[in-house]
Parts: sequence; C-alpha cells; structure tokens
Amino acid sequence: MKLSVSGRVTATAVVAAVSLLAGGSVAGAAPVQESVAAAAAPDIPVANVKAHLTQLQSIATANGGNRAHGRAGYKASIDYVKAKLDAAGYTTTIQQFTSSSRTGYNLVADWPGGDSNKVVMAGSHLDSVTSGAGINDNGSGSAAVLETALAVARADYHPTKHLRFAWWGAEELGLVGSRYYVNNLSSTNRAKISGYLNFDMIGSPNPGYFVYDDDPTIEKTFKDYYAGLGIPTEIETEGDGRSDHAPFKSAGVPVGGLFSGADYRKTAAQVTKWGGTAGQAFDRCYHSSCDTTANINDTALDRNSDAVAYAVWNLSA
Ligand code: DTR
Ligand code: CA
Ligand code: ZN
Ligand code: ZN
Repeated sequence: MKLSVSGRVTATAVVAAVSLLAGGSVAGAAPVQESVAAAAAPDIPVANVKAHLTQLQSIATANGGNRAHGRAGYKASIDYVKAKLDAAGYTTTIQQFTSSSRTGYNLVADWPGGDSNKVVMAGSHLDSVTSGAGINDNGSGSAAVLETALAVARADYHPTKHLRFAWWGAEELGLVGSRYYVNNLSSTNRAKISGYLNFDMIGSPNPGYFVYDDDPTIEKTFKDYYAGLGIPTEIETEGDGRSDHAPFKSAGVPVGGLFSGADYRKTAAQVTKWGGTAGQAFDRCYHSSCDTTANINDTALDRNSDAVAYAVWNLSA
C-alpha cells in the first residue's frame, strides 16, 4: 500500500495513516492528511553494516594498519565503497584534491531521479587517523551511509527529492575534503541542497545517543525516530565545527546528524538513560590503534544505521 506524507512523518503518524486507511482509528495519533504516502524506511541489517566494517578492517591491516589521507589504505577504502555503489546503479564521481602534499579523494554518489533542485545529502568521512584502522571513527558512519544507499537501490526507492551520498577524505586533517566539495559548488548548486546529514562516530563502544542541534526539522526527524524506540537523546553540543557538517552549515545549508561519543566520559546520569559505564569515555580507543572492529557497540550501530535510513526516507519523501 502506497502512502505519502508531505514533510516529516513520525512513526505514530505512519501507524495512524495505515490504521485509518484500514478503517480503524488510532487514539491520540497525529492527524494525517488524506491520500498520504508514508515513506516507510526499511530496517538496515546491522550484519551488512558490520560486513563493510570487516572489509575496512582488512583494508587497513593490508595497508600499514590505517586508512589515513594520502595513504594506500584510504584509496583502497574509496575503491571498495565505489565498487559497491557502481554495482547498485549509482552515478559515482571521485573528486580529487591535494592536502599536505598528498592526494585526497571524495566520493559522491547520486541516485538517479528526483527533483534535482531539491537534494538530500547524507555523508561521512572515510579517512582514519594514521594510528589505526578508524573503524568507529569513522568506518561506522561510512558503513551506515553505504548500507543505506544500498538499501535505497534494493528498494528501488524513488522519492520526490534527489538523493546524494558522500564519503569525505582528509576530515582528520581539518574537514579538508568536505570543505573542498562545498567550496567548489556553484552558488546555484549549493542552494539546491535542502539538507546535509552527517554521521561521524555512530557505533561507540560505550555509546551515547546524541543528535546535532542544528536544523530543527532534521533534528526533530532524528528525535522522532528515537522517541519511537523509547530511547532518550541528548543534543550534541561540542560538535559544532568538529565534523563535515561544518562547511555545509557555514554555506547556509541546513544540517543535522548523529553522534555516539568520542573521548569525553559518560556520566552517571547518562548511564541511567543509556546503560554502559560511568566515568569511562564513550570511545576509549578514539584516534588510537585499538579502534578496530572490536571497538563497536552493535546495538548503537544498528539503531543509528536505522536512524540514517529513517531520516533519508522521511526527509526526501
Ligand atoms: N572530530 C571528529 C570526532 C568528533 C569529536 N566530537 C564530535 C562531535 C560531533 C561529530 C564528530 C565529533 C573526528 O575525530 O573525526
Ligand atoms: Ca537494523
Ligand atoms: Zn577522528
Ligand atoms: Zn570522525
């Protein structure tokens, strides 16, 4: 059954729409419009996301232990992600740049169709620091965005807006790749981006559930998703300027995103919300050699991957 809801749709509204159309009634549900279509996002199989992380780990292991800008492990990571997207029917573009005398690469993947004047973008940086494989930082975001893009193809989903996905280079050197991309957009093309969603560290082993407090529509979309799961979230306060949403925000593009925490320590109050260990960093392997496939909380990775899909579906409907 096709339902379409203009603007955001909460899980409640979708249930209401389905129930009302089935002749039922739902007490307390948000009013839904007639003949609406719910962009019901699919579940993202966390096993698929973890399979990408295993590949990224193998790439790091085979290339000096990292996937850092300008090193072989980064280019191999780009080649892995690009091959998956090409096979799924995406139009992929590699954008090359130089930073610290080394060649860097952004990968941009466009899903054919949709209104090219209204582009919903989801992105993550694919580079690691030189000290490790960078599986949580930021294989987790990169794998979740990749699997969401592959889910779009599997579902043959063709929303009203145009979908674009991106994997950035040299974030760890100072948001170099994403800034290069934004700076090289014409003002016309920049204005076409209706929102940029950023995912940098979303599988932290002692996870928090943080939502960027930037664009209110995007923020509410993520909060609605977690409210549907009964999981409290906190706004991400220390993130401004600290990841690839910053160049987009500076250019006036609405931004949002998710974060499961880095080197800050989880408080006792946060443990009551989320479990885990008080007084311990959200990710004690942040920027360390122990940021391997063992440095992932599967539940956080699963929930956040599903949140990526939920936001992509509902912001592009
Ligand atoms: N700077 C990012 C990790 C990071 C630290 N704080 C935040 C807040 C929001 C997003 C990301 C981050 C990095 O090391 O890649
Ligand atoms: Ca899932
Ligand atoms: Zn980092
Ligand atoms: Zn990062």
